[in-house]
Amino acid sequence: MRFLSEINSPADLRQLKVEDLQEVADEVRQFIIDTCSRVGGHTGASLGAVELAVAMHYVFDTPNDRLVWDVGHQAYAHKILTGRRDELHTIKQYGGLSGFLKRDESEYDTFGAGHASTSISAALGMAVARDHKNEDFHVCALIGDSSLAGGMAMEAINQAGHLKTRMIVLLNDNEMSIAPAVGALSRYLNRIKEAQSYQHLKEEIGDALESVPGIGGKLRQAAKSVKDAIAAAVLPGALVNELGFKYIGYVDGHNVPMLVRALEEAKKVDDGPVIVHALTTKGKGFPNPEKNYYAYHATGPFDPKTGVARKSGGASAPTYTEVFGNTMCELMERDERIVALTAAMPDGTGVDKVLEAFPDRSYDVGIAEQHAITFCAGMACEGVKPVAAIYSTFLQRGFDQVIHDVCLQDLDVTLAMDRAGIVGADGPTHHGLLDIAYLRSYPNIVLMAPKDEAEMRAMMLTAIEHPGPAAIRYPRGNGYGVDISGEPKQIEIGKGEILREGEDIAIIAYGSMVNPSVNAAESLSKEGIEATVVNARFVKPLDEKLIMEIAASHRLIVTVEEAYLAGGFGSAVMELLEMNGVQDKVKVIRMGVPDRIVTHGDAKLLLAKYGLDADGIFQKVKETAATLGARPAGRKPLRAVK
Ligand SMILES: Cc1ncc(C[n+]2csc(CCOP(=O)(O)OP(=O)(O)O)c2C)c(N)n1
Repeated sequence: MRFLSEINSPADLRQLKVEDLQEVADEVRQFIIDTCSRVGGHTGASLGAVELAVAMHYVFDTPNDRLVWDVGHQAYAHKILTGRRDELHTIKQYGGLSGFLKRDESEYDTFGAGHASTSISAALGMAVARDHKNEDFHVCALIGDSSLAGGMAMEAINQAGHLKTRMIVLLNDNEMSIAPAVGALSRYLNRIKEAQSYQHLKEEIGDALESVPGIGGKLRQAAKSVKDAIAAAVLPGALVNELGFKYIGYVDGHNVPMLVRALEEAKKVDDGPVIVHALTTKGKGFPNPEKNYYAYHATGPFDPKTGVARKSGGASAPTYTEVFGNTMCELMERDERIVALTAAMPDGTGVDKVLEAFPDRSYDVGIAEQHAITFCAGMACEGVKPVAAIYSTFLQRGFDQVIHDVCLQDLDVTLAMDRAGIVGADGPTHHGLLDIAYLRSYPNIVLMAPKDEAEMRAMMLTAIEHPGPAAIRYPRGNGYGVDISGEPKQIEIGKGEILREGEDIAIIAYGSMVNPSVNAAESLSKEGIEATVVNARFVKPLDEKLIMEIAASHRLIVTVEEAYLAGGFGSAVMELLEMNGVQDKVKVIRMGVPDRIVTHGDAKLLLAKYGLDADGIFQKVKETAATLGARPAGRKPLRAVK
């Protein structure tokens, strides 16, 4: 590494000559490939943005000038250039670098990110604050073409054009989201590119004609008016003229000197916002990208020469995501009212399978979770049965739409919340720990969580058949390998199940915590403590009859959930006891995630940290059981609830 080993901050980069920057980019790219081949990461996304990072840190006086990255998954080059090169190998691991942007990780991370479409809003906020304070620095937001289509980005553009605030938006246009980009905006960007290619062509033809003696000038004139007409029709028109943005581009996003020139030009625009449109290739430089679809976005470890993924021992049980995709195909085959929907995560949610099998009844709406929900509500008004598969964390974006458009109108929409719980390496922006709390507080919706993949299938059918709003939460990763070959059968709504009967102590678990609770109960049994274990299945409506019986026949109830305790499943149980005036009759301990930000790292490790595994539950119950003392005389043991 001729340059990179000497670059410990962007100030070092800025000492170099422009002619050297392409080589710096090559070294950064190789460094990303070497590191990600060992530890995995958002390899393809970051490889596509190497030159953008080099050019931005060269042109802007960072951190005084503010760079705002969208999502942050593509910012590995930015991390390398801002003093984190030697830590890159720790990315996404417990105690290591975040996979996204984090203000307390570096002063160069001006704004935390992880969810899409935030950068223009945040950058506009910084630029407006700068102007209020009469300060003088540049603000540049980097955003991908798919994130640009997110509602927030559009809202920010709307305001920026109106305010005429001085700021730069660098558009990283690779025509990809995680899957290929979708939507009319993506088509619009393509038309800009086509029009400009045509314009370049016209210019070349014009120059050639100019040189023809006698007639060249007239023909050149004619060519110019065609060019103007095309430009007026499709060029950045809407963005530049109507929305108040200037436009520079497009530029080759892998040519550092060209990017430097474009950004220098953008810096000179002092009367409003400007977009620099850079064309990039996702996975640029990845070995054999066409052999590895994920090269385009994220990878696990791979062979740095061939790009072939290194096999990880791999569990044999299907993932919940796979079970969702397969079951959707089965159910859609039987009922043609069902439609499937994803918001830019077809492979992440299993909807890719459905899109393939039922292309006319499934939709990828792009990074547009809010729209997705109301779009479903509209379909439900017409008797269609939409199933929206959205990660728990991204559904936060559609909260008001779930309340105002779906639940308030009691519409038949099913929400399949994948990645509910602790997701692991992606960390705080991606953990799905809030859905119970944010959905439980409003009437009409049915909320459930399966204990395994067979129950997942049953719950999918139950939710879809239920004529109102229903949501299922299920975790990232594999099921338990239970038999899922039979037809799914509906479950009675609001009915839990007793898995094990004990005395005095009951563990009431929700979703992913049911199996660890059963295992904990078996360990407790070896210590002479017989605990009842209940699979709650529903947090709304709660199985009130069952829980009240448990409360009447046990002295300790331990609730367990993979979610924030505040407003969660345990809270629902406590509210029930309080509403029935028995809160003093039974001791309740709630296990779940406390009021802390959960960092990134291995999911198992993080779950263990909060006691949310068999051992943690065992320890907590054993410890608490020891404080109970002898059972009072006349106290009845649990009756089996039929
Ligand atoms: C609100 C939200 N929805 C979905 C995602 C998942 N996600 C992460 S990156 C990405 C694709 C972004 O595409 P683009 O903006 O074009 O950037 P690129 O990855 O192509 O560089 C998606 C859908 C997210 N981070 N945030």
